[in-house]
Amino acid sequence: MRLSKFFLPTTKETPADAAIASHQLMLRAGMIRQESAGIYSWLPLGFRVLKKVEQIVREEQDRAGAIEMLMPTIQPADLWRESGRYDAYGDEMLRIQDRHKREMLYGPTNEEMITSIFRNFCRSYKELPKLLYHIQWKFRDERRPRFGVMRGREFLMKDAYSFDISEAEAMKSYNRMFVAYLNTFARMGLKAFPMKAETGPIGGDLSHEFIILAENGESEVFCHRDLLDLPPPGLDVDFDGDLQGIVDERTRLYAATEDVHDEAAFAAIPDDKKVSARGIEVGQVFYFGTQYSEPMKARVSHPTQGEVAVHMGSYGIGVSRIVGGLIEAFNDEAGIIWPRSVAPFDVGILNMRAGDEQTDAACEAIYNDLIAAGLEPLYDDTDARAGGKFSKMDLIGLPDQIIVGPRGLKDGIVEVKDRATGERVDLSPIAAVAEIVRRHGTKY
Ligand code: P5A
Repeated sequence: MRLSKFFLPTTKETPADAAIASHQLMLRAGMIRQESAGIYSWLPLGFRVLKKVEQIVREEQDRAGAIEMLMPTIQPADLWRESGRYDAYGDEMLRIQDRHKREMLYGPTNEEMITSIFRNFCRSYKELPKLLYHIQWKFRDERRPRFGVMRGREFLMKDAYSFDISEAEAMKSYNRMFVAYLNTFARMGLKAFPMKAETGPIGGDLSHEFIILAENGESEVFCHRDLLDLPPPGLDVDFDGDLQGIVDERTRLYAATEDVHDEAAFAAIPDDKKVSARGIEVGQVFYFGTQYSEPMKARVSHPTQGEVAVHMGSYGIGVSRIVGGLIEAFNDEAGIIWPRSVAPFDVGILNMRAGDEQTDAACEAIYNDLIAAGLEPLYDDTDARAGGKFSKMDLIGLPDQIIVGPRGLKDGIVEVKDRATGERVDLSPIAAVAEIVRRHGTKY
């Protein structure tokens, strides 16, 4: 992409109404625009990151054996009357009437709808287990939308739903998602750890939140340091094998939030292993048995017990929240520092003298070679001043930069800068492309 053709409305000023780094940087880098409290347009740069995050989430859901589909954002109220949640959900639910005065709502989650789909088509234990998911916008009329996309009213969620014949089988589905989550966040460069959680309006009796640490996290968390140091299970994990060991290893170590914090248990952790920090919830998984299937009559024939209600769980990831969470985790005074796996473009090319024949030609060659190598470069081909180009490229946080100027080209070199470390190396244009390709290949 050529910057002269792109749409990148960056600003120098720090927006006054943005309280935390990620919200400020998303506005400054031209990633989002607020349309109403907690409701955002995703401008091209932000949209590209959102899609990268979404794609990693999708690939890891698929790897774990979940099947993608798409349910609508608008749901009929009657569905929610069947589960008893229509009244219980309260003011967080956006209620709408259509032209026939039928009561509708903008879905805050999809347990009811997926249960009604399941009961419509599945009648036998032979259809089980099933794990279905979609990636769809949700609406929750949060009392205090804040921190930009981190606590929005409209937000993008990946929500998966599992159907099993028994609690024991449902635990296998729960573990599948649990392990998939560890890999998902690791691929984005994030250290997410699971923490036993309250079930809130989703219900049930088993739940874990997945938390990443960040200075401006919404809740205070306490945990055992070793939990943060455990490597992800890895992409070669056998999802049809026994995953209990991986789950046990993660849940054995202490992790709690301020609401359910156990002072005595925390005190028992050796001092050099204690972590108390702030965290961001990027995902949450639930097992709630027959809480929806019973009232909604989602039953299947059982090999020996006649008809039984299916055991269900649901598994959420805050796809749009992660974009903010990533910036909280990866930024410095100059701007954002994207991990390579989610960067909006892989590399920036800075033409330090646009209009100069030799510099233009070198930039074009690098640009074309990078594209031919399967990478996505953003080429700053504008005639802006050098300082402005440097600060814009640092602000938007592409992992690597290739700086091309007439002076270096006289000696046959361009400069390759690593945004995260600030490290610079002089290379020939061909070697620079090879170096970027090499760095790109090392992303998890
Ligand atoms: C699980 C999937 C559920 O809704 N039903 C379907 C279950 N869980 S949850 O924890 O309530 O939400 C899942 C994830 O969505 C993100 N999230 C939000 N992101 C941005 N703004 C919000 N207002 C918001 N609310 C929830 C979180 O990452 C959460 O873990």
